Amino acid sequence: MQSTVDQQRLKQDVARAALAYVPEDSIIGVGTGSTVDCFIDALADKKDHIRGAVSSSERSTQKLKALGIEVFDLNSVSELPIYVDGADEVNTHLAMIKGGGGALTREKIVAAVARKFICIADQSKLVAILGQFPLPIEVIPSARSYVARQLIAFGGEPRLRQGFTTDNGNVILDVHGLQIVDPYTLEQALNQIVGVVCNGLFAKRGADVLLLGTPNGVETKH
Ligand code: ABF
Repeated sequence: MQSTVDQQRLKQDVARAALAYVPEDSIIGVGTGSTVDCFIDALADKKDHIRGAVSSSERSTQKLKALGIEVFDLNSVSELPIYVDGADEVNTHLAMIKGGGGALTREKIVAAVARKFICIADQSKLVAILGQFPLPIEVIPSARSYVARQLIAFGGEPRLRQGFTTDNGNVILDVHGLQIVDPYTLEQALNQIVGVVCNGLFAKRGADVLLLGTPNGVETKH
C-alpha cells in the first residue's frame, strides 16, 4: 500500500506538471479534490500570469480566492482553454469515474466548456476497468428511491451518501458492484433515468491529457 506521504508527493508532482498547460493571460477551469488542491497551490505562484479561474465547487472557490486568484462565473466566459481536474479512477482510454468529492455535476459542466481536459492523478487511479470505485450519481432528492430501483436493474448496489448534500441541493447515490467495460454506453443510459441530475462517468467527454504521478516521474498519456 502506497504511503500517504508518497501519494501526496505524486499529487504535487502532477499538479506542478499541469502548470505547463496554463496559457498566459487566460481564465482556466479548475476542478475539485486533494490533487486539485495541490494544483491550486502551484497555480498561486503563477497568479500574475493568468486572469483567473472558473471553479467547479465551493471548496475550490474558497481556496482560489484565499490565494488571491479571481474566480469568474461560468456564464461570464464563452470558452476555457483548459480544465484541470482529478479523478477517482481513469482507464487507458482516459475515461473516468469522478464525483468522490461530490462536485461531479459542476465538474462535468465546466469540463464541457473547456477545449482541453487535463486530468491530474497519482498512479493509484489508473485502472483497466472502471467500477471498483463506487460510481457517484447526483439525484433529485424526491426521486432517490425510484432511481435506486433503476440502478439495481443495471446490476448495481446503490447506497445513499449519508449526511451529504451537493452544492446544487441534491443527494448522491454511490453505486457499488459495477464492472464498467463500456463507460460511454452506460453514461448515456444513466442519463436517461428520470431524476438523475448527472452521473460520475466521464466518457463522452473524457480527458484529453492524463498526467500520471509515478515514483519514476510524471507520465503523460493522450
Ligand atoms: C475530483 O477529483 C472528483 O471528481 C474526484 O472525486 C476527485 C479525486 O479527488 P482526489 O484528487 O482527492 O483523489 O474532481
